[in-house]
Amino acid sequence: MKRTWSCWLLVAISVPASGQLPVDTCPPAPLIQSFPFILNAETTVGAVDNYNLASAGTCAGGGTQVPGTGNGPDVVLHFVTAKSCTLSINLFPFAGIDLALYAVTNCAALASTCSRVSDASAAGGGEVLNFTVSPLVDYWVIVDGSSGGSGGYGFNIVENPPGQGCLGIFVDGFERGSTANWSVTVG
Ligand SMILES: [Ca+2]
Ligand SMILES: [Ca+2]
Repeated sequence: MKRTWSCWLLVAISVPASGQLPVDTCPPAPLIQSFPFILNAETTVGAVDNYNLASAGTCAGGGTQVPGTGNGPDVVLHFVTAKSCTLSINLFPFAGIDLALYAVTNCAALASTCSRVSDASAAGGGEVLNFTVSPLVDYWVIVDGSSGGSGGYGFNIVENPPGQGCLGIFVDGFERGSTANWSVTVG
């Protein structure tokens, strides 16, 4: 029995927690569970080109975009915060890779629900989104290609400033679509 337990523990530690890896399309991208959220080495190679911000229009929340912003393979990350807070979302393409970054609240209406876009840097350059999020709203962060680019990248989402408690106790672990069932009585 002792050997069996040791094997189970090893497997539990080595498998990434669900909800913390990018997926190809918005629903059903699972929720990010904690900030800071950090990916050191992912790739858009092999992903499907589902979204194209430049074709959709101009990002409502502003930022830098060009005609080629989003016309490459894309992957999606998803979070919901418990409170209004300010975030910094950072993308670090590997050398020679030209990627773009944007955040939307509705993947079927990219431009009109776009919180912020960054496609300011040339190949290999970083992109950053700094903006304030509203509580209990689905945010979809899309790592996309610029001018057809695809490749490896690092990525993080950090509270800026840190310590805001953005995700809170109400978000961790619950499934979106059930928020209408939540109620809090004080006093
Ligand atoms: Ca995709
Ligand atoms: Ca795309």
